[in-house]
Amino acid sequence: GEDKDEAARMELIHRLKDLYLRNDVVAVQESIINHVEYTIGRSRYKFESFEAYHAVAHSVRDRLIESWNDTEQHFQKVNPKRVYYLSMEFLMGRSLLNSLYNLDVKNLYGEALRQLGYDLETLKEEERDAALGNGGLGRLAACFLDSMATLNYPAWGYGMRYQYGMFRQTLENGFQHEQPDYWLNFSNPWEIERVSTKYDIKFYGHVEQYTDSQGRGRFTWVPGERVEAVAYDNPIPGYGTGNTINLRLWAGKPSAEFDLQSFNTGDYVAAILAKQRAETISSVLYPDDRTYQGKELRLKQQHFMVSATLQDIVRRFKEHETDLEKLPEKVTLQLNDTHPTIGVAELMRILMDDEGLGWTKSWAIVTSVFAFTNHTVLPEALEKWPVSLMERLLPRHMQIIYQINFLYLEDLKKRVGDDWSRISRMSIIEEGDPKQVRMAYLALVASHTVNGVAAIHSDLIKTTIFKDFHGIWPEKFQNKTNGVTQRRWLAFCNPGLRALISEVVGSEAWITDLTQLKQLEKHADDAGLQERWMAVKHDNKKRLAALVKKLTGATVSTDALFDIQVKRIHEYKRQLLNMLSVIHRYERIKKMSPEERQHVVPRVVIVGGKAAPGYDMAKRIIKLVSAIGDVVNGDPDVGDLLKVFFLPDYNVSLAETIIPASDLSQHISTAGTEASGTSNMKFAMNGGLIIGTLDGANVEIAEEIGHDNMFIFGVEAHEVPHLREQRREYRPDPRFNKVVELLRQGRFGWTDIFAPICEAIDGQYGGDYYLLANDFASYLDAQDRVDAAFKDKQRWARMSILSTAGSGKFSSDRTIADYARDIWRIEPVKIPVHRPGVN
Ligand code: T68
Repeated sequence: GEDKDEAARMELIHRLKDLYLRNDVVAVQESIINHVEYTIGRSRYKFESFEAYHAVAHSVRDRLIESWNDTEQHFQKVNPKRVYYLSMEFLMGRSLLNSLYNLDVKNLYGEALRQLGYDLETLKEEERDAALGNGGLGRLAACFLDSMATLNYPAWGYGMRYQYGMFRQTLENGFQHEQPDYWLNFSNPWEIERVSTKYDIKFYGHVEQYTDSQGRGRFTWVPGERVEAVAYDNPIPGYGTGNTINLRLWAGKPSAEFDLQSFNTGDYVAAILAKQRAETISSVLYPDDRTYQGKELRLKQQHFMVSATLQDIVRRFKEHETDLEKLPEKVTLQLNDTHPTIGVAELMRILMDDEGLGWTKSWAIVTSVFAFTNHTVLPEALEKWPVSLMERLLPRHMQIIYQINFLYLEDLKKRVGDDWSRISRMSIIEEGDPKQVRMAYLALVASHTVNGVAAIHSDLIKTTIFKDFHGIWPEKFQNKTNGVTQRRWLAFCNPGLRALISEVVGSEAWITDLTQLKQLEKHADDAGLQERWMAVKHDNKKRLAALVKKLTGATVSTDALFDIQVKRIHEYKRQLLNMLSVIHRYERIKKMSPEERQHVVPRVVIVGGKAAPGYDMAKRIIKLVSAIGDVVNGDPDVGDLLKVFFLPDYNVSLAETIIPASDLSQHISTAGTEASGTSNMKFAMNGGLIIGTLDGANVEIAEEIGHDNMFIFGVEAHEVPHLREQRREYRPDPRFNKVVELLRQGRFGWTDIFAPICEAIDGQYGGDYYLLANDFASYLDAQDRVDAAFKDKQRWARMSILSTAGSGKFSSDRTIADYARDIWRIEPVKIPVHRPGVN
């Protein structure tokens, strides 16, 4: 009787759900209208774009939740080995269009809205970017989630729910100003708060020793501060599958356990205010990339994220198993850079202090679950935390790290004997003033694998920052060349090219198998295709021109070559090299006769990107771009032949308009400094040509699309150390000296602002660490080749088609499949088809 009742009840609920989530226009309209009235609280007869967006988002969210629940239930049933991607940053951007496409209901919603009198293309602009990351590292994490969902891997992301994401950049008089990004204003429909999924996170205090019931010596940490971590789940739908995985982000809340002491002293208000401090832990994303600041709150954030995550993972594991030694059979953890590395000590603490395992067993577990990805060889980016800070904030973790280091150095001595200088070089603790914990070494010692993010970078870490480690554990080192999701970065952001590609290759299979793009190769010489291909590009350029107009007020010619450099502003990325060549181009045009000017290829140079708020030189470089623009753009001698713009507030959504519209993009870091780069892949995929050095993933892109189809210049990585030593003796090309001199003498005004820039690239006085002088002539030469190629429309179109055709390797689907096979050792778990018509 009871079983039958239960079956009938299930059947009823199932029917109700299918009734609600019907794939017909009326059902979608009903859902939207109901959300307008019952979720947003507006009249169903009158609502603005903003309300319409929120109602649509809630309607889509309903579908996401359903798919999320089905996926998680299935994962629970199968109980496979799972991967957890631990990252302090997930740079997600907008969700509406991505969800509609991945759930395969884009046209349905578009039509439903059209009939209601709304335009999806307009509504989507109402969404704020989820900018919970700085740049490449955070966006890579977001692309990985998309690929893990699409490939049906049992995967979750774990990170921080910052209240303030990456700052909004404004330009005032050409200078960068930072505005807070309070992105959660007016609720976030893409998250689900899990009020009952919360963990106690401890800080400060001291460690006590005791003997347990079995007579073993144990440690317990008595904290001085407790904060609660509350889970917010963000559904990540796969494309062409019913799977929807989870990105779980943690927010700080006052601990539920009331601090009775302060409440009983009578200062009730002060006690409440003290509680509020808990929320500050997850309040703001640190906007410094590639430089490490050593701020206490940052270490607090790292421990907070990792402690909540590991407690959550252990709890989930224990729903199926009691024996923690089996953890590595069910769990693999990827550390996105060293930022979550305190998790090594935290997992040791959980296993020993909370679960009662001994050191040896705990260490065996820890060293089989962690894997570590390095994203930079720049020494200033390597995280080191003062021992004094760690002892105060995380006393138990500091003890554990000392013990890890002791045992590791014992083992090391057996391998290297009394090579004390090597042992001290390799120690996790850097002796010095102050004494510091080297997080990358802790990650290396505790991880079974370390990987770089492009072939050249993975080779470089073996001979530079991790040389000593490679000598001893070569088998730990792997390469996993980055990739990007072709869904967001081609199919969705460039619908014109999507349609054309699909027509030419005869299917949309490339959306889940990017290697199919290779088929375009044989059509590269087809004049008809070339024309249509460039027409799509031209359309995209019109859209970007409209954006330039909106953001800067300027009108640009869409027949000009759109030359784009968008990425974080950093000396190693050499936006300055770009600007020096622009100055040179400007001077050249100025000296030309009207006759000669007829032969100049018109260019629109666009630079965008944020400077870390404390990075003085980067901020000067932004001002330089604007100052050059001010002179060049207003010069009647130049007209349309050269325009220079700094586009403010470069972010994921802007990138979705910029990337499809580029003719040429610049990836010109000093060889050996850019670990990979990922926008290079996006530009190439969208048929943009690349001017670049043999650095990061450029090397592999050149291999794939052919060196002849890229504008490669500059010295190679192996030459850099020697050239750096020789920079005082180097005699730069006269054209280099000339443009620096112009800048110094105030050709673009602001001599006081630009003087430090000129100094920094003056090799005579030990400057020019990034070798701009060495590469200048070769760069100008490459720029001349660009102009020549652009004049030959057919040749350019051919190169553009071949760029797309050769970018099949750079899908994050390939990257994720490689991680799954070589590092994580996990298999896909696809949920069964649950509704005909979907999946
Ligand atoms: C980037 N790193 C690499 N770091 O520079 C880039 N750092 O070459 C690579 O393609 C990309 O990672 C993905 O692998 C970063 O973006 C940061 O953003 C960062 C943030 C905080 C602290 C240090």
